[in-house]
Amino acid sequence: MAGIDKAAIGFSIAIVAIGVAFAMYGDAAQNQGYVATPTTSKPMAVIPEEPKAQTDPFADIADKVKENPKEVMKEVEEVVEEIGETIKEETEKHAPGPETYTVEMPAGTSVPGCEETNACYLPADIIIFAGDTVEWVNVDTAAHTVTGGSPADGPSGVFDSSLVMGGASYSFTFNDAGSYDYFCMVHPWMVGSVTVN
Ligand SMILES: [Cu+2]
Repeated sequence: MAGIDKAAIGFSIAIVAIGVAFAMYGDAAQNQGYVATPTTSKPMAVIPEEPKAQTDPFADIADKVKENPKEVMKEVEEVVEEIGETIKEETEKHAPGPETYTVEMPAGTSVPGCEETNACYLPADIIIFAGDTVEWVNVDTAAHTVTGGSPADGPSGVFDSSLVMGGASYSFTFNDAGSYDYFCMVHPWMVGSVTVN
């Protein structure tokens, strides 16, 4: 996709710019004596030694750029390519368009107990993308609801299945990103959430 390629190129430029900035900063710092290890014994100039400087992953990037800029460029390009591929794969994975995810209302949830294992809806917490649909299937014999909100705060008004009989189902399409808690009006120990990215 052209958008991805542009993004990858932009990202590549950004990473190279960061590398160059580090290289330049490294030079400037050395020229001006702003090195982490004090070079004089003046008490006022003593900078405490910190392990931080050694664990910084960018600590030696300036040296690497100076020693072998082509090698560093190659490494950067490889990383950028990998990132680009990953973005492309993830995008294409979702490219077919909106998807429908199934959540079950399991048998036996009309009596408390399922809340102990967060299993009153299965799965109780799901993550989807905006535009996707969740279909709740009631495989129980008792009727349940899928009501946006929480037992403590009550219905949010965003979605509400009203009673879903045993064997029936209810679907809702989430068009807006956000975090949506829901519960069963009949059995308030039944709670779940949908996170929409
Ligand atoms: Cu219920």
